[in-house]
Amino acid sequence: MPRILTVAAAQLGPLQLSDSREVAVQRMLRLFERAKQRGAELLVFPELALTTFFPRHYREHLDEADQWFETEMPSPVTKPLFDAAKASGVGFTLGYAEMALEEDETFCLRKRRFNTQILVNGQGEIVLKYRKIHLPGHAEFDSNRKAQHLEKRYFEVGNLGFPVVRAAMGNLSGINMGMMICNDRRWPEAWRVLGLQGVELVMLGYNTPSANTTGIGFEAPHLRVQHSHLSIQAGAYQNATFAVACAKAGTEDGFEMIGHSIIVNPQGEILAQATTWDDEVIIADCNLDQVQLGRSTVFDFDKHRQPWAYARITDQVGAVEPHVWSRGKPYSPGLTRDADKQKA
Ligand code: CDV
Repeated sequence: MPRILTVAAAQLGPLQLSDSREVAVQRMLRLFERAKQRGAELLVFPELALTTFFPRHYREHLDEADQWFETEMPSPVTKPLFDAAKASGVGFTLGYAEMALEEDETFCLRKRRFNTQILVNGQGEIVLKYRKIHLPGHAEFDSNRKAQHLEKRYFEVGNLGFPVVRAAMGNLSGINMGMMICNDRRWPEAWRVLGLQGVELVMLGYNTPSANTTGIGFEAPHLRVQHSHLSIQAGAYQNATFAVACAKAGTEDGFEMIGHSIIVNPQGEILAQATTWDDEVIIADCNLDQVQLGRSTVFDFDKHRQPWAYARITDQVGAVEPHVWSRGKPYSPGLTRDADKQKA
């Protein structure tokens, strides 16, 4: 029997600043019902799905942003989503702003804020939590920008790594599932860390503006979609995994977002794509056996990976200047691999 899971991306159209969480949850429940009727067993919602993408709004004091954060999950407002999962047996992921009373690295117990996504199973239980690691944007108001992107102000860097969990979903007794959030999809390191845990299905929500509003250089709007798809398709292919990427789309608080949610197979092919900027369900049957081809051939990690040659990836953060070649002096960095072996 092939291992087939029917997955859906439940793209949300815009949520305005004035929209309440109740409105967001009602819309999500309608998408839930539509996806269920079409046979979905697992539904992926966007990043920060309960509110507008509030990092575009500056607040001088962090506490003024508390209104956008969840202090419990489920809460009375979000419980209907968990109830819907329990009643239907359909799982879901949910992106939201999390406020946790938690010790930091100095053992100081304090209010901590994260950009979070959870995976809930068909019994309404939280199976996995992920906190966004690659936070784009800036921490202070930037008068050069056409739109603020204050993720670095409102969130701490996620402290849970990139975990993968094996759990039952739909009719399958075990699927290796992992998550990332929005900007993470542009970082091959994130995909590889999931790949190294045998991930079979990566789920991610995103809020990507159609315009590059940094005020630095020019990025054509159509390339914003291309770069998003390119990253997801490459990540799925290079790690032989399925991926579901779900957007919040359309014009939110006057700023347009790209939408174009997709479901991708381990060959990097797009199986389904959203075509509106509205609430929209896209769906695909994912035959998880298809992950085997990549991982037993070109991406057989055991056979082909050479971690000694990738040391810079974890030893270094920014790029360093390369060696400058001078005529008559061919450049060779030395026998890095052999030196490494001697140390071992
Ligand atoms: N929410 C995001 O992480 N958005 C970024 C934007 C700022 C480029 C993204 O990578 O889509």
